[in-house]
Amino acid sequence: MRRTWWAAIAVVTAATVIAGVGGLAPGAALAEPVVVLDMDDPVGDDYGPGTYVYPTHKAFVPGLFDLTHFSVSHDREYVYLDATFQEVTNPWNAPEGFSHQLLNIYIDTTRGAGRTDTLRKGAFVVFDKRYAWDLFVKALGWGGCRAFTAQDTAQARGIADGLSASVLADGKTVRIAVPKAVTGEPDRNWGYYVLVGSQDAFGDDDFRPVMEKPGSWVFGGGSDLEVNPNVIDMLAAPRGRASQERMLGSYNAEKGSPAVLVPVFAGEAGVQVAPPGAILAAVLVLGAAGGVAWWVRRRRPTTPPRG
Ligand SMILES: [Ca+2]
Ligand SMILES: [Ca+2]
Repeated sequence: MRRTWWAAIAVVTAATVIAGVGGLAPGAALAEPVVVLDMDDPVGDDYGPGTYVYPTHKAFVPGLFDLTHFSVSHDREYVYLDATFQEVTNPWNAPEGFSHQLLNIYIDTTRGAGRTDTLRKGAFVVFDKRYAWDLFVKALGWGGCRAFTAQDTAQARGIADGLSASVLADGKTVRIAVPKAVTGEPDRNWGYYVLVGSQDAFGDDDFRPVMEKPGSWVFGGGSDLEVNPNVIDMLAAPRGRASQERMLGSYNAEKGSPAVLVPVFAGEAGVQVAPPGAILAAVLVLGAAGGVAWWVRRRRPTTPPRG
């Protein structure tokens, strides 16, 4: 019996070592992009603070502005910001492969620096002063992909060199590639504000406005004052103080104060940041420890009773 258990422990230990090497080897990380953030967003929350409805024109098919997943990865040259939507269509033939989505990704890369207002008027939100943004990546069809820094003015043209937006093979994911020369090396502590709007060439900062009543080309469920966010979906925890509904609903129309947002971090909201190999290794180590404990406990009753 004892021999069987030693054999079992040896097998588990060997498997642990193999899994650990496979999952954690630094060389393995270089060939494929390394994921630093990977998070689902609730399905069906393309309603801003909970009240917004789509424009009535038939081009606005359901799900266009419903972010379902967001990930950040990087290889040697680029940082990839991947936003998956329930629906992506291209009725007006944008060269990037999507006609509707407007992505505004504000990133807090450096704690204690940055700014809390948006670069331009349009989204109608502000950012928590603890997590002021340093880098802003904007993506939309027809060559609108740009990166800005917190030092830029509203008139800045931004950095377009090397930036691109495209739709991945799944047909639902918009990938924004940003050169590392622009972003710097991604850090586990970066905070992300991922805001989804509807591209409107006539809107403030390309945002289609959300009014009180929906129309052919405007969203409804907001207010006719320029105070409610023009953000239809955003990456956020499904519930709690930092939920999308609480944050986007934190504006005050009477006072004219905008909604205040907090970012999402890699370590939050059940985000899986460890590679699968490391998780398997952890499970096997726990299994091995359990086996040893069981074996030790089994040995105890064999001590002769005191006479
Ligand atoms: Ca969503
Ligand atoms: Ca959301």
